[in-house]
Amino acid sequence: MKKKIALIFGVTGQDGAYLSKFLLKKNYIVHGIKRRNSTLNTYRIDDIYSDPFSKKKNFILHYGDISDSLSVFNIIKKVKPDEIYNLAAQSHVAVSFNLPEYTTNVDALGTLRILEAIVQLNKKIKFYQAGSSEMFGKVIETPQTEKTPFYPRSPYGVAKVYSHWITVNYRESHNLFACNGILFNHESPLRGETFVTKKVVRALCRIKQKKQKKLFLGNIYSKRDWGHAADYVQAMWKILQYKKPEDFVICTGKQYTIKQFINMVAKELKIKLRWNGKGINEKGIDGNNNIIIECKKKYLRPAEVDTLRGNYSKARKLLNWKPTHNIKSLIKDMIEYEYNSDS
Ligand code: NAP
Ligand code: G4F
Repeated sequence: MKKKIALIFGVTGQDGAYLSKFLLKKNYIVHGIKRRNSTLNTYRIDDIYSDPFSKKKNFILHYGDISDSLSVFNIIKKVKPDEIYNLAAQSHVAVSFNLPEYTTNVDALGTLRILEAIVQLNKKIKFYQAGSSEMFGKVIETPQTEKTPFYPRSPYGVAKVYSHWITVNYRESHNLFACNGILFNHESPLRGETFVTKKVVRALCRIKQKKQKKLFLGNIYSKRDWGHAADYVQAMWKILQYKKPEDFVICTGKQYTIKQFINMVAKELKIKLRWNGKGINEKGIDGNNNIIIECKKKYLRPAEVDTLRGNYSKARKLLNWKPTHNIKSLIKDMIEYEYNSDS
């Protein structure tokens, strides 16, 4: 049987790496788009990118950028994929307040560029759009489902809402197999260092190892529904294998505050942690009376998403998907990786 071909925009990111490995195990040929960078940024996929000259390559990288229509069009034309996963984004919510125009170009128009290329080249290509729980923003109801109205709170969230609706629109107007995954926060050892879970795990491990003295954070009272990226990339694939194109919420249904997350990491690392003070003056203090955590205004956002908790009933029923990780196994996985890395 002919091997299926997948094309991943955002292959060098956390999800791109997990999805590539998952699809290779499913016997796909995987093509990925990589941006030109002044340094190597392929550390997450180095283990699957081996010999660039081998004739039997099943993992192939191309230079491209979703802010550039021509590169998007030419790569899709050349690769002839069966499935496209659009994971490419300026994915940091706080950064989107500083770079709203750039974020909109990549996170909103980037999706349009891919959809339009599919319409021009081959309407049979299946398309997955990486939607986000950030679209629910100032939530209208809890838990959030596929039917919950959006109320985005950041330029990132607004751009993702555009991508959600343009995907629905191309599905309905051009009869594309185009789907939105509405994914809640998902983390892993490969999470970017500036997202809160990785920042906390990395810093507390380094503090435990006496490589660092303090961790600076922003709002530690927002609540998130955190899952493991390894579970969530399976959902992406299942969404494209379903008999018809639909949109799905992917989450765990459980939520914790950032402070609870910190306490769980500290406990796992056997760091005695107590809290003192209120609001921006709240501090985390260790067993030797050292202040190891401080909150700083710099990390507060102009508008915050206070609470997110999803309901994955539709995915469980139609895709037979459920998370295999819980918050404890996620934290253990992240700590183990951090301890074994030499940074
Ligand atoms: P990530 O680690 O930040 O990866 C983003 C990827 O997009 C990277 O490969 C990045 O390349 C690439 N990229 C950025 N701008 C690009 C451009 N102009 N052209 C081509 N590629 C570009 O994000 P992630 O956590 O894997 O998330 C994957 C997707 O899911 C994103 O769209 C994100 O918004 C969305 N999402 C994530 C979560 C989550 O909790 N992780 C939840 C919901 C939705 P470089 O390596 O060169 O920077
Ligand atoms: O880890 P975060 O930056 O994730 P956020 O903003 O929820 O966005 C992530 O999840 C979305 C899905 O809902 C994705 F679409 C998006 O691409 C990204 O992957 O922040 C989580 C919470 C926020 O409330 C933030 O204010 O943690 C709070 N926080 C407190 N101190 C901090 C910090 N966040 C970061 N990044 N850094 C801090 O020092």
